[in-house]
Amino acid sequence: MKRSRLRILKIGGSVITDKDENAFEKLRQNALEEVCRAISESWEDLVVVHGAGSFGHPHVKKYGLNPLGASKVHLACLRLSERFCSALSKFGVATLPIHPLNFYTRISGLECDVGYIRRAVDSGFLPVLHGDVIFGRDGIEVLSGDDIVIHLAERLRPSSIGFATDVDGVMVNGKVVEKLSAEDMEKIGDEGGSRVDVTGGMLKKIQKVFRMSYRCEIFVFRGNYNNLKRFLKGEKVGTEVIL
Ligand code: IP8
Repeated sequence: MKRSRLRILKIGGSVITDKDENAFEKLRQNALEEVCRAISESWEDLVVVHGAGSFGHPHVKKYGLNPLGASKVHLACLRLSERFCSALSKFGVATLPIHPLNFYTRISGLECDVGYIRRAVDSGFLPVLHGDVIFGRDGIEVLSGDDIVIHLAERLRPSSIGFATDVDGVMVNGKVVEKLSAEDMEKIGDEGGSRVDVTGGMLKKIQKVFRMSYRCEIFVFRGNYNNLKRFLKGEKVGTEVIL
């Protein structure tokens, strides 16, 4: 099958929100604008997924996932999605917010209408998804933005995937490496996560990436303006994951 020009970009929740232990729905406004400015300069053939940050993880801990709790978690995720998409819109980006609770299920596996995302991109929109709660086989569960990225990559076959995080790349033996292969797995540090995370830090992200059934260029890097520009231009940035 022909490889597309599509890129998938995950903006970690720790890039655009404050995930310190006591932070609750705290946006990093300057960082958000930096991210949105970089995206607005190159958003054709792109799908963006952002994490929940302090608009989701503390809520899962505080409210749980019973219907009322899940509803509160989802509403907080919507608030972050709205802030993110409105900021992108101010920079002239035709964002199309997609909310996983109404779009994804995980009954016998993760499922969504991928054709809808392809149509949105082909029609000149930037689809923006996010970590959320969804219906699973046994009730409501958390869906991480990383899982969305892997699921979409296996179906949309992008040319590259970027994980913008709050660290410079993946640490092996305490140092950020330029290239990371499966053999480095046991030596990976768990930097980049946070104690408030309910979906796991760097190690879990990398484990998911290595389990992906599709090969393309993958980079993990600090989500600042320059790095995002480099990724969106197709340049190497941060740590390249070699599958
Ligand atoms: O921040 C988590 O998504 P992530 C979603 O991408 C919730 O791991 C609701 C905590």
